[in-house]
Amino acid sequence: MEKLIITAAICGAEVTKEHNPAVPYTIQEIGDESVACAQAGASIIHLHVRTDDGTPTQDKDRYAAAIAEIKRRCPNVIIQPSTGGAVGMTATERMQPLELSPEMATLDCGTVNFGGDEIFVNTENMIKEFGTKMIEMGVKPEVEVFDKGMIDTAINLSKKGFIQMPMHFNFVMGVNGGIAATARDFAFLKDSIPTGSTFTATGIGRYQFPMAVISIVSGGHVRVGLEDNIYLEKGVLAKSNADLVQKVVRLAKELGREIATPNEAREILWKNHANLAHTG
Ligand code: KMH
Ligand code: ZN
Repeated sequence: MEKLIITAAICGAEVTKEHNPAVPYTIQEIGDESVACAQAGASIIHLHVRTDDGTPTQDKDRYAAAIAEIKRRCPNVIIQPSTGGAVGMTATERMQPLELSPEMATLDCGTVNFGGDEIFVNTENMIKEFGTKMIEMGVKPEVEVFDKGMIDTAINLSKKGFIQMPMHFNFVMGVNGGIAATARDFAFLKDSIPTGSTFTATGIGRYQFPMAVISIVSGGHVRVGLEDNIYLEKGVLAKSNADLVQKVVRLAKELGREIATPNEAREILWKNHANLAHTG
């Protein structure tokens, strides 16, 4: 099996210091958490940014400052800004980090209920616009899927030239309103992506480590972090994102899967890119 790519989703937009004091807001805190995760074995930092008081923002300058801080202290790690931002943000607001030409960014491929009246809106036109911008800026999308139909959407839009092949998917499982975090549904998603794709799995809340294990043994990759889960184990808050990364590293070791360095992650994610580029 390929080495395991671990993504650390260090802060997100919804989780706060009230949920877990280790959630980073400031540039310094984002730098600290990123370094700790990279040292623990993460090769990708999935990045949201906040103002110092914790308010989510997609401000380009704030992303530039966070990315500069991570690169200064951790030059090799892959930085993957979010274009999802927070519920209620406009498309224009959300797309700002793409102007910085990051190596990767998320591309959310469908609308999903987040519970109550909250709707995370990703219309087809938004996905086309984000995908087109990513191609223009040379950004590799991580295709975020909260349900199986989002894989089909990504495949359709890829055939129309809005997303380049081979695609890298993130199965986000266990969101209230999205696909459940079960082994059956994981197999359904895994079997639905095109040959030559890569994928990572994100289990929300208590499903973080069960989904990590399923993905580790299935040849997929793993995302963990406070964005998705604040507990190291039942009733025990993670003291840092690095606690969560270290736990995945321990699980992978037990299960015989080696951990990818950032450069090895680049080889895995960008392999076949030129010769499999979509022809229209
Ligand atoms: N915060 C959610 C509304 C992404 O990063 O692309 C969207 C999200 C997905 O976290
Ligand atoms: Zn995110």
